[in-house]
Amino acid sequence: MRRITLKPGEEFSNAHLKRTGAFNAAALTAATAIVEDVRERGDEALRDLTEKFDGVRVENFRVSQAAIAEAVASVDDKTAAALRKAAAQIRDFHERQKQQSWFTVREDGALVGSKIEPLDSVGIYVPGGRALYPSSVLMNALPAAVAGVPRIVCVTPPTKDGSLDPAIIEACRIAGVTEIYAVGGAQAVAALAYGTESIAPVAKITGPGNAYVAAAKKIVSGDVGIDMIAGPSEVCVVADSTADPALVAIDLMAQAEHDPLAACYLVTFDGGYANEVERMVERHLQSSTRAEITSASLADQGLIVVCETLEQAVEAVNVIAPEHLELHVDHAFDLLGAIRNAGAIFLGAWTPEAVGDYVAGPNHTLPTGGTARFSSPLSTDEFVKKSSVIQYSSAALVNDADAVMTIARHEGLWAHAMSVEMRKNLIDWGNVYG
Ligand code: HSO
Ligand code: ZN
Repeated sequence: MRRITLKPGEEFSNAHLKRTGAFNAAALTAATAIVEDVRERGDEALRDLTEKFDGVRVENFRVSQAAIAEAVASVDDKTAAALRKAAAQIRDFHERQKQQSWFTVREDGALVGSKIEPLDSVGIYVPGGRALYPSSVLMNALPAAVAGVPRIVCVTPPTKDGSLDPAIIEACRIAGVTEIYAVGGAQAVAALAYGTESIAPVAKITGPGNAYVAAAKKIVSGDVGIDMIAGPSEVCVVADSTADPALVAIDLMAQAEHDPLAACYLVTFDGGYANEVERMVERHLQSSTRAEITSASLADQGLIVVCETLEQAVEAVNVIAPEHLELHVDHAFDLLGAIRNAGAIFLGAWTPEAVGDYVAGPNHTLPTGGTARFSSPLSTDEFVKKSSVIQYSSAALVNDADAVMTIARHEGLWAHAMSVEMRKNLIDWGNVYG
């Protein structure tokens, strides 16, 4: 791992970081052509692109009820039970996020409020390939279901024989997904956004994906809602001398094994301690089944920041604004107030990120690449929209008439002012002409 040792008083800065970003210009160009092709040729483009990128010709993208039943039956009981346990805890957490419509009535009788409605439909992108995550199905579909979205569509790339991972199908069933399509990549995002003969368009697209999927989401956003554009996963572990180096090492590796581009940060207070963590990584690597990805990620993207003080460490965390933050320090809870930028915060030695990835309940779809400075974890808020509600009484209209007319005249908007004045005259004289 790369290493920086901060001098006393020296601040960690953005210049110390090398962020990879969610996509690049080449992905954007390729995704633009794919999106255009799907808009023009619909299902036929989906078939050609799936053959080109996934190596299989799929005639019907919709996964049939029979195929769903067969896949569900093939999932072993232990996996199914674990998914159900995760789903129950994720559902419970997201139930608590649900916002209610609200209305308030002023003394003059004016009613104002905010009416909350679920979206009609959402499309959830579930990656394939290196990232085959039934947990991501739960994390995207359950908040949508809790928010009350009636149509939840899942798209995911087919394997070479045209099939899907049965555990992904089981997770779809548990989470209340209503349609599943074996199609992935930028072409699936385009299909969800604009529709094809076999896939009706959705109001919003969520879920992680590779650079082409991220680029396609960027392209279709505006025509359709999207959630955040996720880049490679990150963890930042702050460890003091009370943290077991073997646990710190395995927690860094748990993020590194996702992707060679995953970024792992160790913020600590002693170069010798950092050496010990690196030694432990070497040792764990000997048993890892994902040693190649893990060591590539740590070598290329890993960074150790050795600080003099706790204040320096906290500042480094706030600059990194990590997707996941683990505080392996004495009295971790006391640090919480000082942390401004982090997607999810894991406190103390007994809270590895993996519990949050799967079962704790909070969403594992989190802001990456420093976007935790201005955005939040995926939540039920992403699956609803609001309408403002206004109802005036005659008394309220009289009360506010002068203010409206004054501002309207200042803005040179005659009918705006008149729409209030005519009503006021009606109230005062029973006559709209005053
Ligand atoms: N750490 C990943 C989520 C995940 N981990 C899925 C395992 N499966 C990004 O937050
Ligand atoms: Zn993970």
